[in-house]
Amino acid sequence: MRMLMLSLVALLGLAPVAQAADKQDAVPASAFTVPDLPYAYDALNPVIDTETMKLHHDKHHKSYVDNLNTAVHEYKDLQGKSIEQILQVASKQDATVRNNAGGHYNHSLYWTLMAPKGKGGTPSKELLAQINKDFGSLDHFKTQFETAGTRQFGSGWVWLIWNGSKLAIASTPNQDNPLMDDAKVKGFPLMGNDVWEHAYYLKYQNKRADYLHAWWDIVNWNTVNNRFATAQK
Ligand code: MN3
Repeated sequence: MRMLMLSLVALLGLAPVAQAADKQDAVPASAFTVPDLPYAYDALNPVIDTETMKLHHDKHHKSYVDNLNTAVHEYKDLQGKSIEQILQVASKQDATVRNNAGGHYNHSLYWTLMAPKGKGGTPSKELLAQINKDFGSLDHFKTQFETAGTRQFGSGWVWLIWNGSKLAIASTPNQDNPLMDDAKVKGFPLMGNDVWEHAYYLKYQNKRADYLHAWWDIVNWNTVNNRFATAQK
């Protein structure tokens, strides 16, 4: 019976039409994907627990990517654009595109900004010199970064950015970031910490400041150094 149906489909010339329809509805080739974690789920213990990493990467980040792909599929003008290009026109997008594009960029960066304790290196000579110049010392910078993260009301991110001539700390609400064309403080993000409760609540509950303070133990300075070097070019 199945063979007969297939023959009929072929005879009637339906197969190519069906294929074309499938192709149109499929996720486009340029679809965004969740990058693999560059370490195991449990690699950041005890600063970030295994369950938080699994939920955060596999569920939260995935949902930003899925929602972004659905939106891009719908909005033809966004197709073929890189995530950075979409962020550059964030002010012209609806909330779905804005939040999910920001969510995808921010999380893709966040995973690379962390490493198992003892594996993340230290600030490069160049970055440290700039931190000393703009914040007085590495300790002063860390304190100001933690304070900005603690003060961000509700969900958001805290950033270290390079604005072309100096370093600055900024915080953004929701999934906004300093690359968005309408960001209050614009610049190239060297480092960003996620202060949404989903990033820390299982272990730290309401103590966001404790999470921000503990986070330094797993910062991947090698990534930050590379981003700083790239931003200088
Ligand atoms: Mn998050």
